[in-house]
Amino acid sequence: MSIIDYLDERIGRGTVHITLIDPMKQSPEVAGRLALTAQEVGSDLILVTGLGGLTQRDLLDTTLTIREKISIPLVYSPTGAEALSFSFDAIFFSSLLNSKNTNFVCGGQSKVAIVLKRMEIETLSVGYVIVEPGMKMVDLAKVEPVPRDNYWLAASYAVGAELFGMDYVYFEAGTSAAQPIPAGMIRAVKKEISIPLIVGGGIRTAIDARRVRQAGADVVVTGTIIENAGYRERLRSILSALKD
Ligand code: 1GP
Repeated sequence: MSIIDYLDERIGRGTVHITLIDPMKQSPEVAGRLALTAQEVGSDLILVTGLGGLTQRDLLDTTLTIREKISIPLVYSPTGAEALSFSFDAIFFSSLLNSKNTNFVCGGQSKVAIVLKRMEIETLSVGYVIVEPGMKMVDLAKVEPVPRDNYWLAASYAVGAELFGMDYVYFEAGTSAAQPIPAGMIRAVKKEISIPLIVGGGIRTAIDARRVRQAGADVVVTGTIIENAGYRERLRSILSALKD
């Protein structure tokens, strides 16, 4: 089954959970353990991405270690051409819609497009939108983050992604953001689009997860939660808020 069909099928049953792993944040062995825990508590997919400085070696080692441990899909979201691996089930081919740096909008992606196509790896096109605070991404990718109270702008980007023919739109508050995307913004965006809505950044508790789910997120992404002690239980409670 393709990953897009897998996600569609899971979205049809409830809210999907994605665990994000940055290879630069831990050793490959630890990454493998975290991915396995995520699978055990019910996460639907592991997404690998690096926030700058990702090396080819780190990507390869982490990917291979995770691959050996899990059976749920493993997807990579490259931020450019700096590191590439084909040990994935699919690639999030994303465009950072509110970046002022064209490398993040389409330049970096174009550098790897022909290779991805020739390798016949499945690509899922994702319109990526950063909302305040946006954290590291704001400087790193020269982003003009969507203000937290500007629901119109948020919905405009989302509809833009849909009209461009993208498979998903992904709203990101930034890794380790103090709060997730506002529920009102998620509702406003969801009302306007018919493609699935992915939401991530700052989701740490079951309450956060339930709020984001009830506002209309089809897919919820968490990262930081697995970097701290007691992550298994915290992840489990997030999963139960998404899947109950
Ligand atoms: C996924 O970048 C996020 O969209 C991860 O955010 O680390 O805050 O969970 P957290």
